[in-house]
Amino acid sequence: MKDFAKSVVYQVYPKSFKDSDGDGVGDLKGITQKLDYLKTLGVDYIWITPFYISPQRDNGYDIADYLKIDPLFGTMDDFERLVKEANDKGMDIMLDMVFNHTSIEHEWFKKAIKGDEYYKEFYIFKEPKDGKEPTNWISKFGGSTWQYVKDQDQYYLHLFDVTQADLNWDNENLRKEIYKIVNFWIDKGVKGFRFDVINLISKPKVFEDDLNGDGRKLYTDGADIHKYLKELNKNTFGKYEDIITVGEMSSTTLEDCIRYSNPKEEELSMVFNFHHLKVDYKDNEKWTLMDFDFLKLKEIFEYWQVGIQEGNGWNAVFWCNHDQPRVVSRFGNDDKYIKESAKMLATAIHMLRGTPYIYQGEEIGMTNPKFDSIDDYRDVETINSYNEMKADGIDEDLILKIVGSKSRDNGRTPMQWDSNTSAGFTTDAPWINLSQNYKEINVENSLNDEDSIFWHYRKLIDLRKEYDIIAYGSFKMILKEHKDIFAYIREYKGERLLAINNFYERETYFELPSELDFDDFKSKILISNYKDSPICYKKILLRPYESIVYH
Ligand code: TEU
Repeated sequence: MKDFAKSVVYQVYPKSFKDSDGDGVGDLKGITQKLDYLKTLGVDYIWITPFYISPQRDNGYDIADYLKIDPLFGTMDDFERLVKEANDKGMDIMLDMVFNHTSIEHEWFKKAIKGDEYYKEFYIFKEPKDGKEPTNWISKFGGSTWQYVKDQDQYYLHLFDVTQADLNWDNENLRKEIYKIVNFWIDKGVKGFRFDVINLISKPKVFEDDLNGDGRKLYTDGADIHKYLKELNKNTFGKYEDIITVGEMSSTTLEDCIRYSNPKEEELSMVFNFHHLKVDYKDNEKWTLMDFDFLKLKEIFEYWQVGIQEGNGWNAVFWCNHDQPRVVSRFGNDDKYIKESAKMLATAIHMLRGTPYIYQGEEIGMTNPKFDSIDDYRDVETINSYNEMKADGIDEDLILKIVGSKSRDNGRTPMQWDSNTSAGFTTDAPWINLSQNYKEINVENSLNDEDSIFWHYRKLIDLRKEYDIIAYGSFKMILKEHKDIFAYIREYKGERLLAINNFYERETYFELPSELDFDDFKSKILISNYKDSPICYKKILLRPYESIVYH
């Protein structure tokens, strides 16, 4: 069994990773071609987001057949070859399982909508209330969560897009189908699973209006969620020692995440939560512009680091994924200090207690693309939100600014491999435009520059393998009130590690808190982002985005 505290996961968004056949869309063969690159980076697991049969309305998170590969991405042979070649190079494959909903093109739904009672029970169909939607809930992608079906004179529930119908986990027949799917992929040699919005699967027994919100409190971390996860565990991956799992937990609580990830509970290996990625939401609203609230970011990290540690759970730690803007554009500086800030952000996250996840392109400092027209965007959530803001009469320029900083497409532009046309991603026009900085920011340049962001990530991964304290040490934050520095101590078997990160361009003083023994930290620098970072004196003037880890 790979020790997941010592492991690092790399996320591949196949559509945008590498196109092997020149149709402008990345594919499985493309991933296989780039395994040596991932091996050079040193990651243990490759999590691949959905490539199953899908109408691609939400880029594969709308699945029409869980057991078949969408021809857009290749064939089952391609997949089997990918697993084998990855294994030969010492890496394992982790798959993305979307079990909160299916596409309305899934056979189950097609039967359900025709009135087949057995399959209707797989979904959530409800009678109209006073001739209208059964509840007032709002979809994560805008509009009502209910879609009317005339033939049935009923509504079906969709927490996401109207083409993503929610599954009914209260139905045992449905649950058994899910176990078959997971076991099918285990038999293919898959060693990890990421479960999409898995904390939303337990819906309330009675569907009611949410008088104080959009409905999420009523279906998030629902009444039977722990029961369903234990059952999923027992019937599928729990039978194997060497499979790791991560649950994507939307708007979740610490108490629930402890239960999801404490090994005694036999649910999942670890959890993603997103609270730290909402610190640039004005009044909790994503489609707004706001500088990030640094003190709040630190407070959230501390709350989750300490809370999960005390509850004996395990965090997945990350800045980026396919739903998030690029971190260097968001919490760093994607201009003059791109290298310094990208390295600082990497260190800040990799030295936390938890398993780090790297999202494709993060390791070379890919930025938001700064598209200047709505026509450049492909994401369903972005387009819906654009239309809503338009309807609200918001000025086009402002909308484009908001979308430019918040859209999920910021993280979905093609991987920048080299400075050739289409950045070496494809030979044709890519399905979504490239970021125009690919001539400077690309893998080829990164590999050739020994001071690159890439080699900094590689070093962080090596350190995790070498130093047990990084994997297993306890976490304690220091300098809580400091307005520029995120600093923390890790401790393990009498050793201590101190991570200091200046999150700003301005210079700032770090002063060792008096309760810490100064002699502890004067010895060794494990990693930093300036060649001449000083050994730890009581007081250090940190340069722009300077980040130093002392052991
Ligand atoms: O995302 C779940 C989710 O709620 C988001 O991160 C969502 O994209 C964000 O709240 C929008 O502001 C997962 C997948 O990662 C995402 O790509 C899918 O679209 C979604 O589930 C539905 O399957």
